[in-house]
Amino acid sequence: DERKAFGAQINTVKDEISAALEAKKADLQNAALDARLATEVLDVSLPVRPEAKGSLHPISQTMEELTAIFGAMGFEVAEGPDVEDDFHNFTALNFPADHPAMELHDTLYLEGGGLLRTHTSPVQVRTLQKYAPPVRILAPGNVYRRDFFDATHSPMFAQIEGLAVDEGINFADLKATLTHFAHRFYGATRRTRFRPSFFPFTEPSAEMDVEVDLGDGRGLRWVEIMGCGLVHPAVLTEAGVDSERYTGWAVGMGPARMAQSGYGVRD
Ligand code: 2U9
Repeated sequence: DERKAFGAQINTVKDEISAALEAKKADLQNAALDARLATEVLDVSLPVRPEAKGSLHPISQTMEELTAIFGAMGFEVAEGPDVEDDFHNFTALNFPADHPAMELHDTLYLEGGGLLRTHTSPVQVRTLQKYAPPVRILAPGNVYRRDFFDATHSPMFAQIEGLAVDEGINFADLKATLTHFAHRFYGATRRTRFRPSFFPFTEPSAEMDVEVDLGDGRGLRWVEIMGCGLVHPAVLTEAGVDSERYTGWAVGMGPARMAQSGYGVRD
């Protein structure tokens, strides 16, 4: 009987010790957790590491911006072949047969009679041959000249030309459209000016300058941005357009130069 009573007592003590051990264990675990929480700070609001992504070439960006600005004014993009013929690249554009641009040392001729277009103007000739006015197009693309690569020359470079042909188009349309374009591309407060020039395919012809800051610390100065003019009647006639009824203006731009002046790329 004594032994039975003693056993029950032992069990009570055993339970008390187990409970005390559990309580102590929980206390130690909580203390350890508190200590970890106090030292291990995880800030989930930190920004992620920047990923190195690619971006468009400045010339492609310029081309996209140009087509967007002219596109908003109703100009559509037109394309044509890089390999051209004499007629579309020179003859239709009023180049006299002995023009220096046609010399072997200026133009890349292919075996079999073709040549690499020296400007995107043949695209406009092809468009005028195919569609009746009103025509408002933008012709972006690569052009080729027999030049060696140096700081200011390249055998292949991008060009973008614009053309508007309709009844009653005059020099005021050209000035207004190109000035609006310059204000969109360079800034609404930029001054523009037109200087007389010469191209076989336009008459009268002009160069447009824009007062821009090239980011070289010299402030605003006049930079030649594009050539332009009223389409020569002989060019309209050659493309099958009635030059008594229709007139037009054209513009030619070099995206490399525009990327430099527009995005502050140093020489
Ligand atoms: C047609 C009629 C007229 C396109 C034009 C220019 C003036 C011009 C240069 C600018 C920079 C070439 O890349 S560049 O060196 N171009 O100044 N281009 S008017 O005139 C046309 C085109 C097509 C049927």
